Formats: sequence, structure tokens, C-alpha cells
Amino acid sequence: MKVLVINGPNLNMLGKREVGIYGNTTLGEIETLVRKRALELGVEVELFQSNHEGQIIDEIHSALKEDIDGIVINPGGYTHTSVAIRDALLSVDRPFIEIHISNIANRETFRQESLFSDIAIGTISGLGPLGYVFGLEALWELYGKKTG
Ligand code: CA2
Repeated sequence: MKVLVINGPNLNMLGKREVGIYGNTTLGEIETLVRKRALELGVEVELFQSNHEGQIIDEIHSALKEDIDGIVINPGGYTHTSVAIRDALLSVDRPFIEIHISNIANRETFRQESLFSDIAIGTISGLGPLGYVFGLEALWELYGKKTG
């Protein structure tokens, strides 16, 4: 199984600023956690972060030629604004899990609206870095696990 993990704008700043909201774990440390769990599960992972909407869209499109089975995505601030990223996810027709480090349901009103939740397999919000690991595990349980 091959999973693409995408982080949107400003998530490269994790652990360096706003630690009261997002914690002190860096994006590099989150990626290490994800790689470790992926290795244990026998899942191949590709990790991608960009501050640019078009680059995120291009990466989502690459899921087709890279034979990606599922996507874990934290769209960052684009969660609340990007019809274009939503359309890209619909266009590749791959299951995806939406992740938020903070619990967007108890933050400002504008963060409580997501353009992704209704088309995601599920959303994990407020569990910090663990959300990425659980997202990966969920894709593996639902689409990757070999039974029998
Ligand atoms: O809780 C999340 O994961 C968010 O997707 C993070 C986004 C925010 O716009 C969403 O509403 C919720 C922002 C990521 C910004 O990350 C920073 C990290 C450190 C310092 C500044 C920003």
C-alpha cells in the first residue's frame, strides 16, 4: 500500500511558533513518527509539505501516476478556503483522511467550517501529531490490510 501525506501552508513552522495551540513537535518529528509507523505496517509513504496551493494540487494529481492508494492531508488554512484543493481531491478519486492538529471545532468560527470534511473518509481534529499516525492506520485498516 502507498500513502501520500500532505501538509499545507505554515505547517513547516510547527514547534517553532504558536506552541500553545499547535504544540512543540516539529514537522520533521511528525514525519519521523509517520515513517516509523508506516515501516511497522509495511506501508510505503510519501511526505509532502507546501505553502503554495498550486503545488499542493499538483502533488494530489501525482497520486494517479504514482499509484497512491490513499491520502492523509492537513490542508492548513486552506481547509477553510480552497475549493481548488477540494476539487483536486475529488478529481483523483482516492480515499483521504483530513487531519488537524488543533481541535478546529473549538476555535474561531471561521475555522469551524471545513471544505473537506464532507468528502473525507473521516476527519481527525485535536489529537496533535497522533492524528497523522491514526490517519495512516485508518487507511491501512480500511484499504491496505491483508486479511486471510
Ligand atoms: O489545526 C490544524 O492542523 C490546522 O489545520 C492548522 C492551520 C490552521 O489554519 C487550521 O485552521 C487548523 C494552520 C497551521 C499553522 O501552523 C503554524 C504552526 C506554527 C506557527 C504558526 C503557524
